[in-house]
Amino acid sequence: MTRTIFSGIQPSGQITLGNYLGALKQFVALQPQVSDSSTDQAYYCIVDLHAITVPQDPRELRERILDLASLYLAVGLDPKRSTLFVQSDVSAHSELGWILQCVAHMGELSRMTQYKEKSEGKESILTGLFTYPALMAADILLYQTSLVPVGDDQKQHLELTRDLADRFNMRFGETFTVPEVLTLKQGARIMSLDDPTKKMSKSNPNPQSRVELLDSPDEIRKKFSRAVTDSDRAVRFDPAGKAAVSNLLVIYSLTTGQTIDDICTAYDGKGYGDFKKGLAEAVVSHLQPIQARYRDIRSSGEVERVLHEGSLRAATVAERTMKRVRERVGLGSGSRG
Ligand code: ATP
Ligand code: LTN
Repeated sequence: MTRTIFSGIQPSGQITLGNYLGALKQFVALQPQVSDSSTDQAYYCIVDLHAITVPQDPRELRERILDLASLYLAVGLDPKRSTLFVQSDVSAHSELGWILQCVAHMGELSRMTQYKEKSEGKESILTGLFTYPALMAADILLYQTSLVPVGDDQKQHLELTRDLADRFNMRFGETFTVPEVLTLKQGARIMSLDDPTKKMSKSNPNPQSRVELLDSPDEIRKKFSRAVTDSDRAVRFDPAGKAAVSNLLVIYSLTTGQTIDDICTAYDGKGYGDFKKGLAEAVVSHLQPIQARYRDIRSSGEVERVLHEGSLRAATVAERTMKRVRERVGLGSGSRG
């Protein structure tokens, strides 16, 4: 069966170990094989229209888009196997986003926990932050996506996407594939280093709460050495009772490929100091080749070319869906052909 994979990351800050372990690493693993028989498609998007739901500095935003695209390539996304592009380069996203705002209800959007968290305590909230899930649904549905790899925090948005697709299909006739969500058993929710009850996030005001993919080895060592732990000294996996250490164990396991049991055995009786040092070295050596590739790619001018080609490919597919959508909804004069 042919699979179409779609996912996106916001250029809203520096990519964290959470984004990498929960999302990017999966993107790489899911890329279709380059073979004549494979008809699978993968689209990986830089969702800049989502990033402006909170204020952004225009010059920084443009830089971050190119930074993120370079990182996509540096972690192993291959433009021959996946379509890499920037959301706002394909205007169909905004168009379908609007139409789906006219399918979504205020009530269901108000229940989104990401909206509640991001708007909490804010004096002024942009309308786009509220309607954001309709744009996310548009991103996914434009490509007739069957599978969406994301971290845990996006599951609710995926449920809404499925509801909107079903509702549209019922009201206007079969138009969209209803997508499935794909989350990892382990790594779908990497927690903050300063507070294991909060997810690691690139827009957290405290930089000590996260490891960024481009942090220097010394920064990584410092951040892990300051990471909160639990009251006893045992390196044991117990997410309910020892949330902080369990989070570090998940990071250790995902960056080395060692099982959590093997890591616990290796640090048996050794305490947190040695464990955090070992973890920092594991992360440093995992990230070093990615950082080296990133530096080469970012300065090569290759990214702009990849993104241009990606946007042309994406726009062709998106336009096919849009034509059907306009027809079904009864939009336009019909003169576009
Ligand atoms: P922001 O803080 O700006 O909301 P973010 O760090 O939450 O950003 P996104 O761009 O919203 O990152 O997410 C990109 C992808 O990374 C999504 O699939 C998301 O689910 C995943 N992701 C984000 N944070 C984590 C985390 N801590 N653990 C696992 N996956 C994560
Ligand atoms: N909402 C997501 C980013 C995002 C996305 C998407 C993820 C926008 N559009 C489509 C998967 C598919 C987030 O905040 N992480």
